[in-house]
Amino acid sequence: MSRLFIEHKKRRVTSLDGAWRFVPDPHNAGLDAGWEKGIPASDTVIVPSVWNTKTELLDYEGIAWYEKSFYSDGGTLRFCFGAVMTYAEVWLDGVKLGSHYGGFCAFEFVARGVIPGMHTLTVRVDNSFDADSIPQKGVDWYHYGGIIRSVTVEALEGISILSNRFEYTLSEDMKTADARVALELYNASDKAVSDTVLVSVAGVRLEEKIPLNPGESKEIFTKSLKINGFNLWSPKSPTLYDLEITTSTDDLFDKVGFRKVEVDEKGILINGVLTEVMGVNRHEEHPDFGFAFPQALMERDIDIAVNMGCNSLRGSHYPNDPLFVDMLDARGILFWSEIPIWGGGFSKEALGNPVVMWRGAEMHREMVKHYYNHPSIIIWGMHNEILTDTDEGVQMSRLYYNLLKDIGGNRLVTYATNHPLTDNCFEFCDFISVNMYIGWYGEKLEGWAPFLDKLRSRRDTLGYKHKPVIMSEFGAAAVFGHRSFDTTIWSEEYQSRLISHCLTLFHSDPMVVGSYIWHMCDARTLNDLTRARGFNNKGLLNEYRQPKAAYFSARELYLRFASENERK
Ligand code: ADA
Repeated sequence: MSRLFIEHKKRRVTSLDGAWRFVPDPHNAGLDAGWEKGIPASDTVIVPSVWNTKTELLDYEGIAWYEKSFYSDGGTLRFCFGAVMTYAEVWLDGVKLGSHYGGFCAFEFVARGVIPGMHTLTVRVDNSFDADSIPQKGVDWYHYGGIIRSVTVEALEGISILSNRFEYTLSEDMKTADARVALELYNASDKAVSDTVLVSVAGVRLEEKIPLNPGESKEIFTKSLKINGFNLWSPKSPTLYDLEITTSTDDLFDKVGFRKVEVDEKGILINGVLTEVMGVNRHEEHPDFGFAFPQALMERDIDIAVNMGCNSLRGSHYPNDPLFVDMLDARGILFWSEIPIWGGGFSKEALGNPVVMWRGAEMHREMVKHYYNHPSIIIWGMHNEILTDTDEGVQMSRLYYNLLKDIGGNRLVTYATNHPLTDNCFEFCDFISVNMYIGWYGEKLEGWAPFLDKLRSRRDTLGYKHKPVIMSEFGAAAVFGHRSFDTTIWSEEYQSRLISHCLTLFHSDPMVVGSYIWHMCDARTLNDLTRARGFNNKGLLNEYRQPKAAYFSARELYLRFASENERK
């Protein structure tokens, strides 16, 4: 996995990125033909990438096979996939290692007793939709396929550290942390091993002797670590500390931060400081790279958002690259991370489908597992625009809310609703998030103020006055370069007017404590009559990061709000 820092010094990690053999399998013939033992005459593809960047596969949705030969000294090998869209089955030398469902999270498989020499890794990738898929067909983004993030092979020896979770609670005065580290340990060797696991963080060290049988894996918790004398992580001062975990044969390095997130009627509090959320939604997508988003462009996207005055981003609508989240940690940008349960396609039946329900819960578990230590993530998003006015929607929301409150650490949990005046799930969120397109779909711009009044009255009548509102989506489409009078839809001027109207109104309403404009950059989507050019054109910038007029309107207001808040 690419990170902003080195994760291992002892562990031998080999990148499998670069050229792979590749063949599409539009008729699903590969499994019967035994392609796991060797794919037929093939093309070459670069990993990571999406296959849709190949001209002939621009609109391809279905199955494709990938194959890579590599040399290994053998032993116990761990194959780590950053993310594959959407269902992956993996074989080593024709022997199945396992499978994984879900497009945006890392997963891995371990193979033991591998002999030294050349080996072949084969991956069957399927990005087609069906009744059980997440998302369901009809999402408003492009459903790219392929191995979209890096692949590595790690040689494990002795007691190895597969993952860690840094849990802590801060004292009332936030000067002391009571912490413990959850470690997933694994004995990679063929004999029983007893080894010392050493954990060090923010000036505190702890050693523990752990015995494990050959091949045994176990989650252990360190004793409690009392930490003090640290600086808090905050948007203004994003202090991070090294977390080092070592055994005599293995190691894992990570970064952690100490901060407290709370919410009350007045808004979001970071370390007790009321913080107006000034954000934008961002798809991690680019027309030339799809979801295999270039690392340098991640940094640039953050620069663009910061220049615009944003202190927060919503990773709509799926877990973003961990490297990107590392960058947010380092720069003090608050982040909302969610899984791709995206309304539109999810009928009542789909929401009630036990496979979908289970897959969604698994996706939440994986997101929490892989992103737990990032201080920048202050919000978990459960789902987006589902039917939260039905029994199925209520059931799903209850389940995921309880799950995330239980395992998600010190974070707020919410979901984005597009029908807040009939929604039945306000109970299952720490604050109410609203996606609303007044001024674009249907109603005129003037409809915003009465809408907020209706929302306030419903929220208060239902007894949720203590839950503030974040406007999680609003916006208008503008085709880049289309200039006109500010009453003409699809023009940069109209989009700019709408964004200014909304931000000014939200900022002056005590119920609304933050906003995420929809969205940062135009992104490829459905090819239909509602989406000019086959793009969602509501970006403040176009897909090549050229700013539209609305970018500057948002910038002016966000910067003004920030300086007003500073003076309070
Ligand atoms: C929804 C959805 C977004 C996008 C937006 C739009 O709110 O959550 O992904 O599709 O609508 O542009 O209509």
